[in-house]
Amino acid sequence: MTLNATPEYKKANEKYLAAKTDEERLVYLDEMIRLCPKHKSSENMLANLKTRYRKLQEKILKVKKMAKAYSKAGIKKEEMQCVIIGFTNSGKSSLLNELTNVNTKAAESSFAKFTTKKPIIGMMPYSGTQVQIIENPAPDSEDYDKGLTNSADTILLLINSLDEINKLKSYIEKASGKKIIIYNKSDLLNTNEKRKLEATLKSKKYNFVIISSKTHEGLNELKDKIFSSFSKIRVFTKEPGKLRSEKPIILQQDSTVYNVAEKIFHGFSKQVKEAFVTGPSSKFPYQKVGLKHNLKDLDTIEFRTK
Ligand SMILES: Nc1nc2c(ncn2[C@@H]2O[C@H](COP(=O)(O)OP(=O)(O)OP(=O)(O)O)[C@@H](O)[C@H]2O)c(=O)[nH]1
Ligand SMILES: [Mg+2]
Repeated sequence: MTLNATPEYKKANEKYLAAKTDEERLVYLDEMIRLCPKHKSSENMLANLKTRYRKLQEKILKVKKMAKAYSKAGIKKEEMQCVIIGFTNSGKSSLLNELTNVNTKAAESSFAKFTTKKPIIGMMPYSGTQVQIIENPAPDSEDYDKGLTNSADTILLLINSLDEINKLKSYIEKASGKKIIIYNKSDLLNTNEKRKLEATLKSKKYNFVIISSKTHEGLNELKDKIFSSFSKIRVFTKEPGKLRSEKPIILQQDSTVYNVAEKIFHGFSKQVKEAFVTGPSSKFPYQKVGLKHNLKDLDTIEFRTK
């Protein structure tokens, strides 16, 4: 160190040496560069500091990128996946905590910003099935994961005011999934405001729900909307003389008896001799149907094999 370095510089240097993270080191390096005497004899030192700064900055960026790639790679897409997108403080983490098995950190105050810094995955149980729900960090932050939104089956647009719908649109241009608009924090509205809000959303023909993660208003309606957005049906199977299966099979909406048979007999559907359906698609309980019979959500099907 040059002899004529100022006490401020020396202090910054001490802090730099004592720093525990690269981010802190970068801050103090920046201070050192600013405080470094700017004359001929310290030219080398300044150049040195600047190189060190640049290298450290590159290292930090690299680590960040790797973390991002890793978090992306770590997300296994489930059969039914939706992503919550919304600006900071809109209540994404609070909603995720209400709907799923996770307990992630929500902001402690309504003034906090960008609390969630990486995608958080939760599983929502829905009558015997599991729906994957992911909180994407705020879209106007560098932690936002575009790919995640673009590949999701359903996008949950979480808003606190109507103008946020248009603002969010630019982030979901390439997203092909179904969209549900969720107006959160309804507990902060009075009856009149709520009525007006509902009328506006209806007039725009949006698929929407008004909710409050705080009072739980609208959460059941939201769960139903999420499930129906996947255009899937739940079909229970039943062995002769036994109770129906606890967990349903998830199928595309226009599935037939044949599709269920293929799924449970793994390509041996020819073994099926007879099939009986009870539920929304049957005219009466235990109706005998053919392989081409179209199933509906919550049907129960019983097979007789040869
Ligand atoms: N009154 C009210 N406050 C809510 C509701 N949902 C969330 N909040 C509050 O809003 C603030 C932000 O909630 P978060 O869930 O952390 O929001 P976020 O969208 O995850 O925020 P970031 O992770 O920063 O993008 C917190 O103070 C919550 O307590 C609600 O339904 N009603
Ligand atoms: Mg959050």
